Order: sequence, then C-alpha cells, then structure tokens
Amino acid sequence: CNNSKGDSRGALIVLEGLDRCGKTSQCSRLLPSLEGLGHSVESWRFPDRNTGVGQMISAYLSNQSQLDDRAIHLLFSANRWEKRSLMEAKLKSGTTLIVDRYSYSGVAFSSAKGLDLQWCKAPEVGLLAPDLVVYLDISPEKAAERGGYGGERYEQLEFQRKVAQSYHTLSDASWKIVDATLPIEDIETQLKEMAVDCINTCKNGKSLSH
Ligand code: DGP
Ligand code: NA
Ligand code: NA
Repeated sequence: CNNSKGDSRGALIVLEGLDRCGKTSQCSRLLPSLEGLGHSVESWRFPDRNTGVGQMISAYLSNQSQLDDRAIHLLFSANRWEKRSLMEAKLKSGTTLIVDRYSYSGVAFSSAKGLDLQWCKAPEVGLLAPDLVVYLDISPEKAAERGGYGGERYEQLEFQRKVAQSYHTLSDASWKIVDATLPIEDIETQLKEMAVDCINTCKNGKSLSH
C-alpha cells in the first residue's frame, strides 16, 4: 500500500494474561522474529521497575513495603504515564512496541481486590490505545502448576482466579485470545502473524489514538 503522507508509524502491541501465562517468554521471542523481518521493534514491560515509581512498585510486589490498595493502583498508573511521551515518540518515529502488560493489568489486578471497576479505569484514560491486545489464555490452576510462582504478592491461586474473572469482564471483541497451553512454538507463530498484520495496518496509515 502507498502511504503518501510518509509518516508511517510503529504499532503498539500489548500482551496480557495471568502470572505464569508465558507472556514474558513470548515477548522475548517476538522481538528478534519481527526484527528479522526488517521491522524496527522494542520490547517494553510494565511495571517498568527502573524508574523511581517503579522501585516503589517493586518493593510493594516483593512485600518489602505495604501500601494502600488505591495508592499502589495510582503508582502503577503513574508508571505508565511517566513513559507515555517516550512511547508516543517511539511509535511516531516508526518503532513498534511490544509491551508486556499495560492498563488492562492495572484494572484487572486492582479490581480483583474489590476496587470499583470505573474507579480503576479512570487514571488510565488518556494513555495511548493499543493497536493490538493479545490475551494469553490459561486457567489459574494450570498457571499455578507451571514451576511454581515466584513468591511476589499477587502470585496466589485464589487471587489469580479473581484476576482471570476481571480480565474476562474487561476483554472485548477486539482482543485476540491465544491458548497459552499450546506448544511455545505454536504460540509464537500465531503471535508473529497477528503482530505482522497489525504492523502493516499501522504502517498503512491507521492513526494513533488514546
Ligand atoms: P510482572 O513484572 O509482569 O510479573 O508484574 C508484576 C505483578 O504486578 C504481576 O502480578 C502483575 C501485577 N501488575 C502488573 N501491572 C499492574 C497494575 O497496573 N496494577 C496492579 N495492581 N498490578 C499490576
Ligand atoms: Na509475575
Ligand atoms: Na481494547
């Protein structure tokens, strides 16, 4: 397709799912595979634990600090906001971003604690909208069997069951659901195909939204 404006942008591709669903491995496989096709790609993740806010989040997740449920919710959101302008610049310059967790994690994990869904969504309004959301689908029970959880705050079966319900509530028809129990190569093939389609749509002029 001919993009006469010459301003082709990168795609914002988000992977979501329960802890131990395999997102992180898939993100790291997708990166070189898209680069191999000649695309400019970066792999990002939220929470980004490298910032000051990210360090507070990390301390909370490893149970080194206690925070009010709403306070930590807003910190997770702030952690996305502090990366927003860089995210926009990267996308506009033509770089595709593969993002391991985004606003949906924010809403799914906090609403699983019983916080009001609309209250959880509010601080996410105005962040860049993903071009593609892929949900790596696994039951909480199967996820828990996978080599055990790492011991962080949310890695408990009962809680993950609630997170799964929240994701189910949040998901819409635009989400691509991938069976996370398939062989790792099969998941990779599906993801690559979806990502390439999405990158091409964005290149061909689909505008960035929020
Ligand atoms: P990860 O680094 O992907 O393992 O994420 C760390 C944990 O934090 C994981 O259990 C998911 C959870 N999480 C990720 N983003 C958010 C968020 O925005 N809000 C809340 N409450 N939890 C989140
Ligand atoms: Na985790
Ligand atoms: Na969406």
